[in-house]
Amino acid sequence: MSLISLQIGQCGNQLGFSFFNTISDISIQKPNALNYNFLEESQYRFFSNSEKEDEKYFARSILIDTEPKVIKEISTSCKNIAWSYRDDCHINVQQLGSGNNWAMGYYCHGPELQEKILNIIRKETERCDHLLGFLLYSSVAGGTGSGFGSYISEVVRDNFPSISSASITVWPFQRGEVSVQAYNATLSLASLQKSVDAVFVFENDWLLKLCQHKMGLNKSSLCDLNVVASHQLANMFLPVERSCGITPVFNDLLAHLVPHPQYKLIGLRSVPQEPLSSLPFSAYTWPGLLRTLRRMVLYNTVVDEVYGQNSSSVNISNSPPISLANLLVLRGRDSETADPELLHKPSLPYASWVPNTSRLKMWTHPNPFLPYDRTAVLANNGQLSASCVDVAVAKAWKLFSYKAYFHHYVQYGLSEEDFKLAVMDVEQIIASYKSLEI
Ligand SMILES: Nc1nc2c(ncn2[C@@H]2O[C@H](COP(=O)(O)OP(=O)(O)OP(=O)(O)O)[C@@H](O)[C@H]2O)c(=O)[nH]1
Ligand SMILES: [Mg+2]
Repeated sequence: MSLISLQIGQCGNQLGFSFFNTISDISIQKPNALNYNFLEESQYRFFSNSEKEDEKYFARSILIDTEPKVIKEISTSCKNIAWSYRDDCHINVQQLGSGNNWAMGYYCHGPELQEKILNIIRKETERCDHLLGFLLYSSVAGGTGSGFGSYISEVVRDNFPSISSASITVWPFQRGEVSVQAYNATLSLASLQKSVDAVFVFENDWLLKLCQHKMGLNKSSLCDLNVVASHQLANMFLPVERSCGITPVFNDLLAHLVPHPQYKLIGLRSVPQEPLSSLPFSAYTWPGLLRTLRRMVLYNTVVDEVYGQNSSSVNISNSPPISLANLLVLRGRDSETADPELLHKPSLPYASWVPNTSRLKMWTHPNPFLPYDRTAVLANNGQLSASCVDVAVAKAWKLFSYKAYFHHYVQYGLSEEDFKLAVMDVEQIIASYKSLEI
């Protein structure tokens, strides 16, 4: 039961590399698994073995970029580690990238490379006995991850309609370095909403805050941000134990988190958040961790600054965001004994049309995550993740009202009509989230 990753553009490649390093740490490098099945299952989900006897593991992943630098650096880094990417899983176009232009990635590189990509994906699917789904990593601010990534997500949906897919989407810093990032983000989201089953949104601003808080790093690099995001992702996507007679897999995760196709935006939150150096002095309990997560949802934050307070003493000034679905994944000692209802006490607001039984699921595994004794990660589909999208589409519309930079997009084939349709689609997503009622 395997997942195939597609790493697209600079950010997608760097984040994907960090993700596979995390999985390798857990399943290949320093296995501290309590049970052998967990190790084997984790490896098999994300890596395939070499057909030769050289013992190297190969990531089930395809590297895609329209400039050579990043993939070259990643290939070099792989020389000294226990795993690598297959030589036939690279699409490394020797050009200058897509110039932060969604339209260039979508209309030029997309059609030009479609057949090549499809062949590589098909070959990789043949290496899986049972393909669970696709994970597409990219940022939505540049041109390759956003435009080419959108195109690839549509190609994957058209050619593998029965296989689930999720996008791991890095949302740019609000004060971003790319002046047209609002255009690119809006166009990307309009496409992803139609072509993938869920969009896991990682806001760079939040990742930075987490780095500073969690790792005590005043100056964080993009690499640090990627480590935080990949820990959350690995925690979510690694195998869990059987619950209610089934072993939940990727499809079950998406089916629970996305109860209606109009609502696909998922945000992750995780605890504990501490520098590794503090761990020997920390003693976390499941009730403490769950109450902290609950407060993070209510306060609309990803940082556990409120750890240790009694939940009933929390004073929520603004009305808390409304959720559609929450999925808790707990790893570590006694995780199966944790009471998920602590996330609901006192009540967490849910959209009225979601039945009680479909609101919260808890999956567990006794194997600890990295050096942490107990970890909890919460995937939330709700109003939390929609706010960054709201800001981006408003900015995009403002830019468009001045026709600022828009000729760069027209040049590659984007019409005003298509852009307006994309804006309408994204505004509809936001309106749907805003209109949720408890
Ligand atoms: N979290 C994170 N963000 C990144 C990383 N690399 C770039 N970004 C962000 O991604 C956005 C730029 O997108 P890139 O991925 O560099 O662009 P691209 O997809 O390669 O597209 P082009 O270079 O325009 O062809 C900016 O918002 C950066 O802050 C990374 O490794 N991690
Ligand atoms: Mg690039």
